[in-house]
Amino acid sequence: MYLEEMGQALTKGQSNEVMDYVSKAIDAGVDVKIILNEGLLHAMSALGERFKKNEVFVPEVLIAARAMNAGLSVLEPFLVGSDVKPTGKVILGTVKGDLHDIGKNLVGMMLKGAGFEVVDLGVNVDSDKFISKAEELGADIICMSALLTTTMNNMKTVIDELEQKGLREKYVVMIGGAPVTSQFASQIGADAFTTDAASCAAKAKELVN
Ligand code: B1M
Repeated sequence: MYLEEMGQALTKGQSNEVMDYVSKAIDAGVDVKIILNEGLLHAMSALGERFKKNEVFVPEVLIAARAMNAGLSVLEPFLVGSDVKPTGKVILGTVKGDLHDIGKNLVGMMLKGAGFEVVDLGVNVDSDKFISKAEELGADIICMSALLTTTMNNMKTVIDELEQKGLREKYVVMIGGAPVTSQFASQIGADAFTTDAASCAAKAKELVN
């Protein structure tokens, strides 16, 4: 119910309509995970395929991404439990050179839902910022997202800098994003890689416990 309309509005970058359809679907009792996966993510991934084939271009994808984030903002309170004590503190960001934030935002929501306090540094975050914020705020986990093969190596820069500063053992480092693999995670010395936001939250809980 409303999922198809939601997907069409997302594809056209109509943020208000997407928010409206998300609210209507919630009111109609559609499961929030179905709204997320079958309404929002499905449309975004179909657009991604067209982007790959050069059938749509950056501006269309950008406004669709804005509409996706608008839809996520309506879903967030339903994805995030409100009565949980902080499980730990997470520093989250998309690495330097990378502006993709939808997956990172989902990771933040799922972590909050799992009871973590999440400090989201945004996109294009350099290694100094990841490390200085983790130190300043006494974080337990550093979570990094990358969507580009050209930026995923910046995750290694953060881990190398943690090592150089003698801080590596202080933090659990988790990574993810479409081009990232578990093999890459072990190559660069990350503590964990997960394929999606929900597994990231579950793994984070396991690692801090
Ligand atoms: Co970009 N883009 N993009 N883009 N874009 C991709 C990633 C691409 C695969 C498209 C393609 O060619 N098929 C391609 C990358 C190719 C590569 O490197 N192999 C690409 C490219 C090339 C580019 C530009 C270079 C295009 C250009 O300018 N010529 C440019 C780069 C800009 C930059 O970052 N410097 C660019 C720009 C953009 C937009 C700005 C237009 C827009 C981003 C807007 C925004 O995010 N606010 C955009 C988008 C939207 C995409 C696609 C279409 C969708 C990405 C997305 O949000 N997916 C994407 C194609 C695709 O992926 N199919 C594409 C939905 C999101 C929920 O998935 O982020 O993977 P994802 O998150 C997943 C998991 O990966 C995981 O959890 C989520 C699911 O639960 N996850 C983690 C993510 N982070 C995690 C961290 C964890 C654990 C799990 O632990 C910490």
